[in-house]
Amino acid sequence: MDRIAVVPGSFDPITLGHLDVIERATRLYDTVHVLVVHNPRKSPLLGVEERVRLVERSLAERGVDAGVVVASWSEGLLVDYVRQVGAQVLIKGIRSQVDVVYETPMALVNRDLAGVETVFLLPDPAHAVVSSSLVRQVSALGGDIGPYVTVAVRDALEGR
Ligand code: COD
Repeated sequence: MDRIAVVPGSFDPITLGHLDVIERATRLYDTVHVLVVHNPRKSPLLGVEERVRLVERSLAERGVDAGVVVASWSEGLLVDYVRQVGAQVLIKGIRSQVDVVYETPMALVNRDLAGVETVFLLPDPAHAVVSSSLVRQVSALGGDIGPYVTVAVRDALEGR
């Protein structure tokens, strides 16, 4: 049986922290779906199509696109997508205790709803402080986001 995982996120935009978690996931699973999810509680900077494009370009830039599928999801439960593609697990990155507190209830509900387990991966500490919101803030204030994102993302945000 193929081991299939889904790595969901807002990816607004994708950062080196996200990419570190995705790369670790590709070493553990045969196929990894990177799913750009519309989160109704957030007002995104980038549209879903732009986020998907930047995920694809960033994966190619880092050479981690083998066995990776990029898709988007804006209708229904996350676990509906997981079941639709025959995946066994969701993967979330944990930067700190704050992420554990935020992710644990969702993981338990997803297990109740559909029997889908969540696997938590720890990033390289070098990337653990990076977040999409930090990148958006530094970019909006004219700072250099180069240390936190791929060239594709830096160019896209600088061009706005
Ligand atoms: N290092 C490691 N991990 C990181 C880093 C980093 N530097 N930055 C972010 N991450 C992790 C986050 O902890 C998260 O696990 C993931 O990457 C995505 O992060 P974001 O910020 O892009 O996305 P979020 O936090 O807005 O999550 C969006 C989701 C849609 C994935 C989330 O809201 C979710 O799981 N929703 C569930 C929807 C649902 O079905 N609800 C009903 C049942 S719970």
